[in-house]
Amino acid sequence: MIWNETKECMSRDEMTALQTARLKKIVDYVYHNVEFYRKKMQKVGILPGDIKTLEDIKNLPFTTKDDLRDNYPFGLFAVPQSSIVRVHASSGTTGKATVVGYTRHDLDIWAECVARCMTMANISKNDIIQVAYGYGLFTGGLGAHSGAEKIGAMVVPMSTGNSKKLTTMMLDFGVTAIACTPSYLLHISELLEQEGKIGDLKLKTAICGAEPWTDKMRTEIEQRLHITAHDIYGLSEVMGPGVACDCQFHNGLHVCEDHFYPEIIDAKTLLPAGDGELGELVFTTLTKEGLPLIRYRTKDLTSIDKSPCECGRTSARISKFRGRSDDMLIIRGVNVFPSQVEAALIEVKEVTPHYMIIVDRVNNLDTLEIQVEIDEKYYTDEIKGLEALKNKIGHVINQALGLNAKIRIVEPMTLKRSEGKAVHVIDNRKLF
Ligand code: DLL
Repeated sequence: MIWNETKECMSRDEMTALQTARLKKIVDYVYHNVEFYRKKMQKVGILPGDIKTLEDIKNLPFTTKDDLRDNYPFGLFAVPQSSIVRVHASSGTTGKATVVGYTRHDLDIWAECVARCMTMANISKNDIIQVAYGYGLFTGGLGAHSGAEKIGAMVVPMSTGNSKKLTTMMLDFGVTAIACTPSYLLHISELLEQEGKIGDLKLKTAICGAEPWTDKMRTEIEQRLHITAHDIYGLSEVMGPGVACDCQFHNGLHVCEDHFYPEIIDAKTLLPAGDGELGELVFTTLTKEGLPLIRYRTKDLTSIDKSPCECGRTSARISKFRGRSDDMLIIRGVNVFPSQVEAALIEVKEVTPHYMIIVDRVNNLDTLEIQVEIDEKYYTDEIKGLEALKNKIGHVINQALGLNAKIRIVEPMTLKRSEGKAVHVIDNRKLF
């Protein structure tokens, strides 16, 4: 079984040697197969042969979400379309999504990484696992699914959107593991508590991610459901879930370092941060064929620890995430940029550029309200509170974000004007 020959159990020196060899190979690969990288490297005067050690990586240019968007949809792919067997997509900073293509080999590596994470979370072929991340363009559902199949667990591909069915099947099938966002699992635990069914559960493990959560929230989930909960991290551009996961000691998330080389940089100076220092996480994919990425800026803030873990794994660990260096929000597991809301509102002629996004958490589910100011000339008696206009705005927002929002139309000149950088978001969620 591939995932048991864990490269994560190599010594640090062996890992460095493997990463160095793979780094040289991937840099050569992107130089010859992706025009974007060839041009970027030529611009700074670097040739693949100049990369001799891991330290040399700092001479390579960064890649950002905007680079993916600017090359939408397939401009950064390193293989012809005929070699791509699947695409996923996630939110771009404005209207366009970032599209990720996978070769058959990429999907195999992805399944292996998720399988490793599940093994770390003590999930095995004896488990019945409900995958309650969304299936579709979002990487959560299919990503977790393939990893769970790889370890031979019995997968229930639940997806999202029907909590009643989920709890019924959880009880009827004797589900022992669940993969979903932590806030959704808390919501599920409340439903089960209300039904007085907690004692009937066979659930023992959860593997949660796709949004920030704290150790306190993990403890809350574990106590309510009498289970062990693990933190799984990933991002679609780099792969999807399975880039890193925490073991039973919950002392940081073990990175699948043989496939994704992590760096921590100072988000302002872009210079490397020291081990243990908080900074922005940057990944270079070491083995990806479809969409290889060099120094991809995740915007996620964390620190790195390369000391051995109590569990025996030697792979580098990243600490639980402390936020982001950009303004991306994660609402019900969906990535949302305020600029997407703005771009969508521009389509509605009655609306001014003044808006406010209000995010909250009610019964452990995220709520989204968008307050929009109407142009004075449209704010006539007929328009006040007009349902049709609200529906129109709700529709464009849903099309842009893939989320339903409560729309509140406010009178002209009501939303606070800012003298400096406009504030468009009030996030009332408290991650306890
Ligand atoms: O959220 C992939 C995923 C699916 C991960 C299921 C884990 C489980 P994206 O939609 O591209 O991909 O969003 C990636 O979500 O940059 C982080 O900001 C955030 N994120 C993902 N996992 C965690 C986590 C998926 N465990 C963005 N803790 C990332 C905190 C997380 N934030």
